[in-house]
Amino acid sequence: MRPRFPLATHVSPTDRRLSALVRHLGDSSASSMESQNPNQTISASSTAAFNGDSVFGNIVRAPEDPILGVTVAYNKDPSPTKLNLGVGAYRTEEGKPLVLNVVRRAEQLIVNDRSRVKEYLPIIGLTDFNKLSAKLIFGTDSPAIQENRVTTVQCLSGTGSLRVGAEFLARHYHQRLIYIPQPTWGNHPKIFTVAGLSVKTYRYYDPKTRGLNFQGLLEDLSSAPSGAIVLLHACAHNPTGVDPTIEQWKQIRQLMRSKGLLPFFDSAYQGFASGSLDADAQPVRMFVADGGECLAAQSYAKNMGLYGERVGALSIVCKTEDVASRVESQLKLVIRPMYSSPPIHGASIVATILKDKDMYNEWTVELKAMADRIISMRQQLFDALRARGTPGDWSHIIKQIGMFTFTGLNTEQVAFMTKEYHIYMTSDGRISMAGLSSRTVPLLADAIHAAATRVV
Ligand code: PGU
Repeated sequence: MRPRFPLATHVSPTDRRLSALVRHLGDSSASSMESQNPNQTISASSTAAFNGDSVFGNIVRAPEDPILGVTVAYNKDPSPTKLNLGVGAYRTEEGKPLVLNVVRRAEQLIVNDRSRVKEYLPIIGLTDFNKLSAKLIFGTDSPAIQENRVTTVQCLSGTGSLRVGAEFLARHYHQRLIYIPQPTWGNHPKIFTVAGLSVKTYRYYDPKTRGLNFQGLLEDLSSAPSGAIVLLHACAHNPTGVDPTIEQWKQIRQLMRSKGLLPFFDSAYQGFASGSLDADAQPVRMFVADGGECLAAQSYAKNMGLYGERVGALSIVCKTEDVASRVESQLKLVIRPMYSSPPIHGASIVATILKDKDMYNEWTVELKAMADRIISMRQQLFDALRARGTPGDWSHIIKQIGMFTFTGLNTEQVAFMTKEYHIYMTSDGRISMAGLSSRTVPLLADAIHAAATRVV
């Protein structure tokens, strides 16, 4: 419903006329409040409120989020066979969310340790967590860490790390233009735009080959203005599941360094692509090894299953220790008015695991098991489609890596699968392989087969 009067923040002639009208109509509450505080501005909206209408009456309903909204729709569906392949969240073979055993162990230790208190953390978070997170992504023997030229701040998962990094760049970096891949995670353009950066895209995915458009990527980065920021998915690109090879990464690095483009890595899936934490961090480490600067946003949502704990880190690799410490001082000024300081629990879990050799090893085994189950789902889905003789080449299902398969199904086919088979996925045809199980593969294969043969 639209308000009867436009919103106003100062007293305009129209406002005066309206408040006079209210008084004339005998709305005593309005006129008495006005007389109690002579400095209070009388706006048309407050007039509307006094009349019983909402001051928010003109607010337009926003659409659901393209990814998280899929779960909202799924939750409303009463079908007993419904399947949610929308959000990138790991499920067991039984279709249940998974809390890693090592996480339960760490939590138990934390709970039993009576010396632990709930004081505020510093603005940049837990010191141990920050140090260990930097080592996890840059490597234990990283020269940049040894030379103290990395600043790491604990943030609210991957999203918060990207947001803080973006805000820092918008305030302090000379070039406010960021290039993001086309396509990319749907929240990227929103995070960067709201922080005050201008967003452009670079070509990334070729729908014809269902692989990397490497030529297009190089061309677009070549024509980017010097100093522009470039968002790179560290591994397991979302939504395409297509990553550059190490050889291609080398060329990307060379080009970016020669043009002075600033790399901003989004590392939301370290360990999920190959099952190895070190192998998945290789592209990031390659950029750090050349002595140049970069940013990296880390998330522990997927690789430690800490989704709702909102634990992540932003690292900025600088040329010198002095620059890094000045950068850190400014990061504090970004964080303080946003949320003051980060939460303690998730970061304590991560630090407990990363600090202890035995727990770290247990984590890598559990992580590898998650990655392997996803890989096995790819094979099972591919085999099931082949067994059904589904038209088309589905080999990209086994070629792509990480949590998602970018199926190539179009919006109509996705809508058909949701309507007829109660299978929920994002409208771009992305499915979360982590949401599948041996039990649900046949249902998905039937649905894809029907969509590919009946909806063209
Ligand atoms: N970066 C990428 C590339 C992601 O895919 C995600 C999560 C994030 C950052 C942020 O994750 P945090 O939970 O903030 O650490 N993408 C998932 C999860 C759902 C969502 O959209 O937030 C997805 O399904 O795409």
